[in-house]
Amino acid sequence: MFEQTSRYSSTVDSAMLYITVISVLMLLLITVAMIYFVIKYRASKNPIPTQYHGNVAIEVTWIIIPTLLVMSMFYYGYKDFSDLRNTEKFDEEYFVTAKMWNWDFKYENGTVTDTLFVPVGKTLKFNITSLDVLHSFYIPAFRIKEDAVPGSNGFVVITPEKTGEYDIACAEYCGLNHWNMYKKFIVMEQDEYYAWVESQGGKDKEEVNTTEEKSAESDSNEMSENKEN
Ligand SMILES: [Cu+2]
Repeated sequence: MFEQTSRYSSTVDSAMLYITVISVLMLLLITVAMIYFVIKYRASKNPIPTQYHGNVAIEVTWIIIPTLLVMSMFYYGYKDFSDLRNTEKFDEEYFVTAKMWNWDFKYENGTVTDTLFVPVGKTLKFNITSLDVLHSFYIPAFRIKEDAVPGSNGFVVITPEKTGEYDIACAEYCGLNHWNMYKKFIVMEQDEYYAWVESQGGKDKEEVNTTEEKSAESDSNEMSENKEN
């Protein structure tokens, strides 16, 4: 239905579709029943209202069916969410630091970039934090959004299954240039990625940036100092 970039994005879409379909069916059912009863029991046909004093069978039914429906929604949602939280095994780890109004992406070898490069088909763990105010690490194509909170670490785990270039955005209003926190998330072929990361050799901020952020350079040095402390 939508472009699928990982197993996680397809399960999120199925859960979303499941909830939407149930909601639409319920809406139709309730609306039709309402209109039917409004017409059937209109005042001109029923001048004296009929009194009802409960019906156990109907009441039990309308408690049990909706309960089962919302529990199934919870089940799908929770199953997907626990995928994001499964840190038992991952191949690569990244440190994502948000700040007004930029992102720093730090790799295991110490390289820092402002475009996030990752290999396809590997399980990636992103550790997410902020240097100043609340931000939110948002990659719509992968259906992930995790708040970046100063002094605290959030994380998500995903496995990209498709190479390509995707958007990263900040999804928490964080001040004047909040709108301008767009960066690229680039999923590369594995050999290409490992050759690239090797060539970086832990140097700070190479000319790998596809964006024109030059002022970010000094900021990123600040960040690595803060990290070490
Ligand atoms: Cu932000």
